Amino acid sequence: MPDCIFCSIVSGDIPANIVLRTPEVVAFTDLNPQAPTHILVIPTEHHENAAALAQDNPAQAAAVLAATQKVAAEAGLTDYRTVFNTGPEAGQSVFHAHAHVIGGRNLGWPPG
Ligand code: DGP
Repeated sequence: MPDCIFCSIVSGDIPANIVLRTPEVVAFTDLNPQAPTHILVIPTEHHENAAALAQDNPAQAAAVLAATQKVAAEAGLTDYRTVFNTGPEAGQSVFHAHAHVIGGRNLGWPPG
């Protein structure tokens, strides 16, 4: 998708600290980390948000979820939070589906 930052990370046109790459997903550290570990897991296909991904390509949605577990384990996390911000009012700012994997500190609830 032209002008999509995360598509550009998938293609390699924008650099990122990539921690996992498969045909289905790419995972990389967040530019603006909210915790000692903050990794983004994205599908290689462009979908606007997690809801669209789940509807249009459930297999790739499952791959994203499986990858969150993998990157969390590789980061040494047993307790962590997986977040899919869906829509601007929920805090989504990049409109390519992504999971945040956040951990390494105590996480409050409810989230803001
Ligand atoms: P969200 O607000 O849920 O759409 O999260 C988008 C996240 O993407 C936000 O935490 C910052 C991160 N981000 C935005 N642009 C870049 C980038 O170019 N590189 C990396 N590594 N992260 C980015």
